[in-house]
Amino acid sequence: MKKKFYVTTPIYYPNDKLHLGHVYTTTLADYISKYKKMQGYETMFLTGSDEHGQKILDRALESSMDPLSFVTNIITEFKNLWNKLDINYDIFIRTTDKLHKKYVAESFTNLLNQGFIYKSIYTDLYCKSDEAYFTKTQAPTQLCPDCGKDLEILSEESYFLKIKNFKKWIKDKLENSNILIPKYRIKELINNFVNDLQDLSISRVSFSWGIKINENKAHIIYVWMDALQNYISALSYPESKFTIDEVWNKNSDVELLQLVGKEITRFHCIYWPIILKMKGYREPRILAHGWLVTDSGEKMSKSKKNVIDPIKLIDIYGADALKFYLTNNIVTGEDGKFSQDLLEEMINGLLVNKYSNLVARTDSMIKKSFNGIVPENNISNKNIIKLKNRLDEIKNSYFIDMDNFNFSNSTKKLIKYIEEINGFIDITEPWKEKGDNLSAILNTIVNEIFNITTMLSPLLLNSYKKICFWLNYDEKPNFENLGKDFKGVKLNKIDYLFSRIEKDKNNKFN
Ligand code: ME8
Repeated sequence: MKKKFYVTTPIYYPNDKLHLGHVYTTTLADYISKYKKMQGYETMFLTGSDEHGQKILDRALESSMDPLSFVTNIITEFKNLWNKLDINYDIFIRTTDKLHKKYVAESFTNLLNQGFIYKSIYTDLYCKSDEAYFTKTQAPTQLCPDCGKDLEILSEESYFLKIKNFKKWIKDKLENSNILIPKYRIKELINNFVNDLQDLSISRVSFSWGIKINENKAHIIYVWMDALQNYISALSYPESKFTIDEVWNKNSDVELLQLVGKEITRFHCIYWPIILKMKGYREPRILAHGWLVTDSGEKMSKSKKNVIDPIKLIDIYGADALKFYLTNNIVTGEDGKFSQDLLEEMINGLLVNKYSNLVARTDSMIKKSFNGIVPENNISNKNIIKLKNRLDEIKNSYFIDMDNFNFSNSTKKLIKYIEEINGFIDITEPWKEKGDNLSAILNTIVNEIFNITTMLSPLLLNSYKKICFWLNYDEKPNFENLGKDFKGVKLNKIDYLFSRIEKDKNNKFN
């Protein structure tokens, strides 16, 4: 039976268009999903939109639209963006979907019947912009610790989830299990949120744009209790490849990865595991990545009005280069800079000089010396053996990085792989060779170009397609195909993989 892998992104707020920060998370999810697929896993990749709440309602009213039509327009743009980036999610969940609403309402009833929910009065500090609540200890200045905006004081009837009872349990889980990657964030999470853990307010009466509680129609379910459960409810959709029980039961062998930005770690690593525990389910596995920051180190965010429109970047540089930059240049787990200059530097220095040129050089050597037919390798050459050993080592360490979700390290291995092939050309100087030696060298290079292109394909899908056309090859990327010998294949015309970006002020928009 095939091994199974379930990967999720946060469901994004459709109060505006998505920006590069959202692209970052989704790119990582798509990268690991494609990688697992190439390893032969059955994969399920979930993304979507978090459509309820006061913030969305306000935005819809500002545009004189009903909230559902407002978000539906924006969702079309989300999907268009994922399409332009070759992001292959399996389900796009909307929290306004009938099946999600049904799941969340029924889940409320079950938790209520089991005694995990009670009704009381809620008074707290609330950040409208982040849809987040803070106690007075967490926000002593009455300013949002996340975004710095003024907090509102709220007091209303609300249902509460008995989170406090799980304080010892969650502390122990965080300290002794693998809920959170990277581990160094656990201490700060415990100090800031677990030590002062309060029951979670999970309903509102002050507005109605949300999922109604069956037991009390005056209440709607508060956004995080609604949103977090998308990771379960999506599995009740007819198009889901996995069932709820298959993924979430305690003995499940479905591998799991839930990607989030570090600012929502507390929801995913405290409330979310507790909700799962109440339901008798397994723990999640969360990877909290850092933020994309501007050149001056400021978090890219809609509220700071410093966001970059990914569509413009894709139009100028292409989806593949952008995805490669985000994965490679932002150290997974840490904050990382994005600027057009840095992206252009990476494209010219790596994708053009090292990768694209390697292919172009090889193409012209084979067309010149072998009429465009890939020669064979039937000798034993010590440089080739040495190269293959080095590449095997690099490949193995790339697999280890990927299996540990060390994405930015994994691309460093792929770059090293390309550099080794270039180094091999410099050492063997094929332009000075002929006969069997030349055949063996060029055969090796072509086969290794295919190998590295296959390994790059989860990020550089268009390059994979171009190389497959060049090699007259028509199969989906799969690690089982590594090591294929293309001897005797008549090469087609090569389409340049990447072109040099010339300094052009007109391209600049940030
Ligand atoms: O928080 N750098 O939605 P959201 C990196 N609906 N990633 C960034 C980023 C940046 N500068 N800015 C945003 C929500 N992100 C909730 C989630 S899940 C049950 C509910 C990414 O639209 C990152 O993944 O505010 C972050 O966690 C997410 O977008 C926030 O998206």
